[in-house]
Amino acid sequence: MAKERHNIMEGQAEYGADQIQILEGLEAVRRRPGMYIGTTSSRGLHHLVYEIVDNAVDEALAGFCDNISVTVHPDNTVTVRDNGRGIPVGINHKSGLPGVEVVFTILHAGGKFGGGGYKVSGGLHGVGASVVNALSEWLIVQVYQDGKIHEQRYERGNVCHPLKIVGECTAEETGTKVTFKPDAEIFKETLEFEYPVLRQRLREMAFLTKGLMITLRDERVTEEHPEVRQESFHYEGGIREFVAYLNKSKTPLYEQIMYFEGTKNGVQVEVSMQHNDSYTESTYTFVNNINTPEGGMHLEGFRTALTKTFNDYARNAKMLKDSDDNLTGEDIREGLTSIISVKIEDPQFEGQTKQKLGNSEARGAVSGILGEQLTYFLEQNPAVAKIILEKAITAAHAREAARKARDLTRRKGALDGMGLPGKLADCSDKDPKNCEIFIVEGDSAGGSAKTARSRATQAILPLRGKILNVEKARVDKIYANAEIKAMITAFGTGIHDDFDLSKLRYDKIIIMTDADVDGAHIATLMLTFLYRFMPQLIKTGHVYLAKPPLFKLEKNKKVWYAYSDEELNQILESVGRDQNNKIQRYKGLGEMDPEQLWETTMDPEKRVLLRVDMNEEAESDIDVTFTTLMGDKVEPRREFIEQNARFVKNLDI
Ligand code: 1YM
Repeated sequence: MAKERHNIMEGQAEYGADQIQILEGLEAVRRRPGMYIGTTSSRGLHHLVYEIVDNAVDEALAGFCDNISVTVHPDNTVTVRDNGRGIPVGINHKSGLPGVEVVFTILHAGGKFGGGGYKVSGGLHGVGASVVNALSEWLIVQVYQDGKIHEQRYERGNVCHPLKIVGECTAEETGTKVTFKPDAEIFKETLEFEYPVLRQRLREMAFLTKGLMITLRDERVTEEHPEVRQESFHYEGGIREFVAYLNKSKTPLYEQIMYFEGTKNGVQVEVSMQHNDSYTESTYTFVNNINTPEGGMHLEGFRTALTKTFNDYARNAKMLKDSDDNLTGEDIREGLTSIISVKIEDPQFEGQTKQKLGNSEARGAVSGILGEQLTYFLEQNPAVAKIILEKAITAAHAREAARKARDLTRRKGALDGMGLPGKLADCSDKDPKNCEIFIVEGDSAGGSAKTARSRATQAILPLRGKILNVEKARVDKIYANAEIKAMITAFGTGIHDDFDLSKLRYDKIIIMTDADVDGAHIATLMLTFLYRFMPQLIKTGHVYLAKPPLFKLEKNKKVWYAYSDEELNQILESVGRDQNNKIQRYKGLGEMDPEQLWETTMDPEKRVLLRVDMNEEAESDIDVTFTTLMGDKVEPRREFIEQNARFVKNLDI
């Protein structure tokens, strides 16, 4: 019987009705992979690894495994190994097949077999091992159990041979090892795993599962990485250490990292938090180890309990007088870094991108556990409570000042008619789809850009000098800043909770700065502002960096522009390195006349734009990136710049 089962994809008559359904199952995955892993791009490719790792993490959550390793081999195949119990090899009665075969060949076979346990982790689509199997050119699973190594191989989801014993191990040596090769027929864009992408997700998994050791090993050696890379992530403190990591390049306001945990309404809750001296909030929420960027019920419960508990405490401690208004949640969360992690049996994901937790029992569970334990913590740590409340009260004053400043700008806007900033040279086309705005550093470059532009569709907003570093300023100062006010009014979308993408006045927001260190710094300040105030603009791909040329080469009345040293060399190779070559190095945009600026940097037909992209990175890591780049501490910044700088993805248009 088992021998006959080989060709899953073809489906054979002997199987009977039940199994034909199974056969169609995996075929469906290959026919419409996007339905199961979201996309067959690089992101989908990495998703395969997470699906297998998730099963191992579940085994860790069940208390049977404390070590997981992920290895990328030189041929871009991947091995995931754990030291859990091993997937059951005994015959599953319903199907008459070994448990492991069921797990890899039947769609939606979760952890419901072995008994009792339920699948709590699970990637975005939580569809598991069989999907990875269906989308792999081949996959080999080995189960170490009872002193024996069991093995089965599959090709594109088809069973190659019945589960067989291929060797022996010690009785203590138990676990599961899966090696697979993603199918080139499916992943047409790329088959290449990216170390930093895997690293971030695996580190996040380790933070969220205290005590678990996850090792990532990359055996591919290249010119860029001449040695095998290997890192282990292991956090006994779990999300407490996650908060410490996020606050690494900030200055905490007190030593303690708060940590609360408990189970209520069948929801397992963990919360960890600490304030720092910045003015931004960094809260990350997870459900079954999956990030929920849109929040949901667990976030609501967190906010409610936090606001109520601090206000109650402040009134009792007479830090708020009877005549004072309550502090708002925003005041209390100023400078707060926190992680909220819940585990729930049947998570319901809602919202446009299915990244928002809908289970209302999670709200009560988080607010109940946090309310009770935070009250106790504040009573035990009055000095910490005082520091937090003093910051919140100052934040409340700043918020009041900011409101006045905003009202003033609104009123002024109404008097100006359109309310657009005076320095803006707007375009005449009123359909945002056709329009773009250049944010230009310096008045002189701004002047050239105004002359050079295509008036119908290109608007220019010149900014004077360096814009305010929003990482280091409180809301009232930010709202009072002329450059920032100008950008907010020009874009039209509003900010923070008032943000409305449909009001965006330009399809492309193009940051145009000099191609030197200062220019890069200014661009980073602007990106920081955009990321903190209107992250949706970046997420939806509306933000670009212009790329002005570095060199102009003239020969025999012909002109070439080069955007890098290599490109200059290439051009010189092809035209010949003669005496009469005239090479000009541009030090800034201001050195270009309007015609040159148009031709090299603004003309949609010829220019190079870089789109700022943050889709493939863990949100919490981008936060760390910006704080590291823009915060006060020098050492982490140097470390970071030495290691990487890659929130900008290259895109030639
Ligand atoms: C490298 C990937 O899949 N580990 C793994 C998976 C399972 C178990 C242990 C396991 C679970 C249970 C009982 C249970 C799975 N088993 C199943 C099923 N690592 C990896 N380690 N015994 C072992 O859930 O009760 C699905 S996943 F369904 F067969 F039990």
